[in-house]
Amino acid sequence: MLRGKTGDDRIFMGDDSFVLAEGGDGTDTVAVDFALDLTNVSDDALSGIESFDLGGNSAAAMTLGVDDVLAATSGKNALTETENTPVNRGGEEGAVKVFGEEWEISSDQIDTDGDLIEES
Ligand SMILES: [Ca+2]
Ligand SMILES: [Ca+2]
Repeated sequence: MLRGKTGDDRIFMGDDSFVLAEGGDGTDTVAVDFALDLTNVSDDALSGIESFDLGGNSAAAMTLGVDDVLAATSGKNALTETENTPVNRGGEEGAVKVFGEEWEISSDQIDTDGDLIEES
C-alpha cells in the first residue's frame, strides 16, 4: 500500500503489483515508468490522485477508462480547479489512451505543464 498524506505527495509506481495508492489531500502525483493499464486494476486502487508523470521512462504509458479517471481523481483537482480532470506529465506522444467517447486528452491550457484528461 502506498498512502500519501495531507501534503503534496509523489508516489512512485514501478509495476502494477500495488494494491492501493491513496493520494489523500494535496496535489499528488503518481509516477509511472512502465505500461500501466488501469482498466485491469480495481477502481478502488487509486484515489485522491491529481496527476500522473510518465516522463521517467520511454516505456511509460497509461491506459485508462472513464471509471478509472473518476475513481483516481476523487472529485475536484486542485491543479485544474475542475472535477475529475487528471493531468498527465511527460511521456511519449500517444502514451496515454483513454477509453470512452466523452473524454479526451487536451493540451494544457493552464499552468500545470502537462496534458489534461478531461470531459469533452
Ligand atoms: Ca497528499
Ligand atoms: Ca490528492
